Order: sequence, then C-alpha cells, then structure tokens
Amino acid sequence: MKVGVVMGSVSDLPVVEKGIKVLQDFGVPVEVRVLSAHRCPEEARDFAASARENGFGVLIAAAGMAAHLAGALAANTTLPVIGIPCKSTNFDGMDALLSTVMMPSGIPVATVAVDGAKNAALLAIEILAVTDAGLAEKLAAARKKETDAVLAKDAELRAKYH
Ligand code: RP5
Repeated sequence: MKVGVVMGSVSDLPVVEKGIKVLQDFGVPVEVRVLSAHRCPEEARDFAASARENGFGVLIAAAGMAAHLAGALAANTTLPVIGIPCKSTNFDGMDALLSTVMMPSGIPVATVAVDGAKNAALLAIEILAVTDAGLAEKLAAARKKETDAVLAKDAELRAKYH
C-alpha cells in the first residue's frame, strides 16, 4: 500500500523530504502532494475522500502556523492520518503543534514532534507493517542498527574515559 505525503505549502518541503527519504529507504511507495487546507480546500478534501480507493494505507500531513491540514484530511477519510507540525518563525512551532495535536474527539490525528518527519515516516511504516511481514523485518533491522550505533559510541567513550 502507498503512503500519501501531503504538505500545506512547498515551503514545508525541507522538513518533509527527510520523511520521504525514510519511506523510500524502506521501499514503501510514496505519493507526494502540496494541498492546502486553506488555499485549495476542495482539492484537499477530494484527495482524502478518495485516498482509500486510490490505494493509500496511511496519510502523512505536514503544515505550519494554523495547521489544519491533518485534521482536514482526517475529517474526510478513515485511513490513519499522521500530522507533522512544522516550525514557523513566530511561535517556534507551538502554533502548529497545538493546531495539529488538539483534535476534537472522534477525528483522530496521530501527531509527531515539531518537524518530526522521520518519526512520521517510521510510524506510517509501522502501521503498514501490521499486515506486512517484510516491512516488519526491515523495521526490526533498522532498530538494531540504531541500538548498535549507540552501543558502539558507549564502548568508545568508556574506553576513552575509564
Ligand atoms: C501553512 O502555512 C503551510 O503548511 C506552511 O507551513 C505555512 C506557510 O505557508 P507559505 O506562506 O510558506 O506558503 O499552510
């Protein structure tokens, strides 16, 4: 199944492309779109409403400021939607964080950290891996790599300071 990666503005791309890279590294098919909840609400609605029949399994929505994109997509699909609040100049991302995370009851958005595109991608992969054993194996291998990297640093510092 595909992951839809939607951003509210092309200005969000420097953040979002870190997540796109993770999805590509795992071999997950990705479709990338720029669709604003404010500037093209009808196209954003249509995208979400047809996402399931178009082969998507998860949607990722990145937006900054009064970040309504993830909620607007979630309002029009029952696919899981992951929100990435993007940092902007005025409030350091707190505006987007609260807009994305504080969804009213009944329409969930799984919100990652401000600018947390890598975790959004990993969470999307974890959702797909529930029914995809090959992806689950790749996730386990990636976790082991992270563990090994930390333990290698630990060994290096212990050798240096003890
Ligand atoms: C949001 O407004 C976008 O997601 C972006 O983070 C922010 C600013 O958009 P631009 O004015 O840079 O297009 O809708």
